[in-house]
Amino acid sequence: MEKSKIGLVGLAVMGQNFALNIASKGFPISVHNRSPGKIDATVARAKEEGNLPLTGYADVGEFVASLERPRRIVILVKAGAPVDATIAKLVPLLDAGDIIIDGGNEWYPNTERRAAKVAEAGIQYIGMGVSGGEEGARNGPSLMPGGPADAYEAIRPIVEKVAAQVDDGPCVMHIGPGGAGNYVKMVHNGIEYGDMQLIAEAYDIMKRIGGLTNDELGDVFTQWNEGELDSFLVEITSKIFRKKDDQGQPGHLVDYILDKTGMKGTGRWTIQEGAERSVAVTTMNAALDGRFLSGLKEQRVAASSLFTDPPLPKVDKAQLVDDVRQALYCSKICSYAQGMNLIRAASEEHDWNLDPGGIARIWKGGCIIRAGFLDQIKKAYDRNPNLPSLLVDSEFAKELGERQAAWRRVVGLSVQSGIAAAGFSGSLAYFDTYRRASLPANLVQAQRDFFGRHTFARTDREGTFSADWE
Ligand code: NBP
Repeated sequence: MEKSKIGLVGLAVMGQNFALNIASKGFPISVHNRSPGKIDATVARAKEEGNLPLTGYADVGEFVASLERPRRIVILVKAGAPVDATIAKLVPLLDAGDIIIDGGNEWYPNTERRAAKVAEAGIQYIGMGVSGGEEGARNGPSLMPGGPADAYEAIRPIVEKVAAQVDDGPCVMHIGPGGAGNYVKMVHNGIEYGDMQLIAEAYDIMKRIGGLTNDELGDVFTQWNEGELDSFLVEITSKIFRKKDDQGQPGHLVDYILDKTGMKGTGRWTIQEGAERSVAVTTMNAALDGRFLSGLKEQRVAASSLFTDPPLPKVDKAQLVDDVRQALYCSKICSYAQGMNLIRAASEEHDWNLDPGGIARIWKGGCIIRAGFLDQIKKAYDRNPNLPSLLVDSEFAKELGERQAAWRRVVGLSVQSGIAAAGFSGSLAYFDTYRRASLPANLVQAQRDFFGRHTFARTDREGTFSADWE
């Protein structure tokens, strides 16, 4: 029997769809899963979706034996211990030169630990971020593989075919060595958190201050999706506002959804990494804090009876909508600037030599943060690969300058109305801090020296100083 080009272990939502995607691009694939039910389901789907070249194996030995050498095996199981368990089952059956590709949302040091361990048996290891959810996995995700460059070359013909395709190529490239692929996927998810928070704030402000109905909000987001905010998340938001309740209640489904946001690990990791590398990730932080506070539903309900809402100001609806659009765009620039700066800091720390313009390019399609805007980010890095921040790119700086009055109006209105907009206001504070030549940090240094003799530098002469403050 002809050997399969590639194997895949883990047939839940992502694995099943990714395996079918690979098969539908003409690469014969073998699949395996811990519990056999998902193998049968995947084989049945492969048949239904056009007799795709996919073979299921309940026995892991038969699965490994069915693969062409060097073997290429994608793992798409739950991140953490299940990945270790899967590797432990596979490694005794593999040979030197074989390649394991973990496609899960993994904490990057885990990938580096596993890569070092399997390298003892001559096996190469790739940590590959996969974004796009179920639909992306099936029809073309954005792929972020990190690990040895020669191992990437061995999977390149396959991943370039299965990834989303955009005007300037497939949404995949060799991200860098070690855990770089997982790292970039982690930052992608942090940015995704930020985008979702900003969109939610735009909704809150337009609904509460502007009095927009769900139908009007649907129209606004549809319109926005045709301009500079064109993106997957804005597009799905416009559809969410149109969806009627599916349980027989009057009105729209969105109004019946409990206001408590769930999360997995990647957003939190991004914030932790920001702190670790001293990179401000204000917008993503606001998103995470927003999720934490949303979880305190009972406390919020109790607190709501203690305080009165400030009166809502009268506004011109059309002007408000246009201002919010601009505030959202400016905040988004800040959020992506923070993400790119985190990527650059990690790249320097780990000697990964990451390419921010290339990363922006592979996020243009397939993934959750896909947006027209990413093309502009790519171009900013083409203009200057060493750009210290997207905020100072000539095009983005011009756009921020033109929109900052609207952005300030929206933040002012939200403060005045008692509507928290930590993403908008945090992004504005980030911008206002970054763009100022002098900050009140001189006073903080003076305090540090006062109580702890931490010393300070002076603006008028070289050296380290400490004062006798009293
Ligand atoms: P899940 O994260 O829900 O994991 C389920 C899979 O893990 C099943 O195949 C299950 O096998 C397997 N598994 C578990 Br649980 N414990 C195992 C063990 N000890 N040994 C072997 N297999 C084990 O699947 P998913 O949602 O498809 O996600 C897969 C990866 O992709 C995750 O890292 C996820 O974070 C990432 N990801 C998910 C999405 C998304 O939209 N869902 C998007 C991007 C990335 P069983 O069938 O025998 O229980």
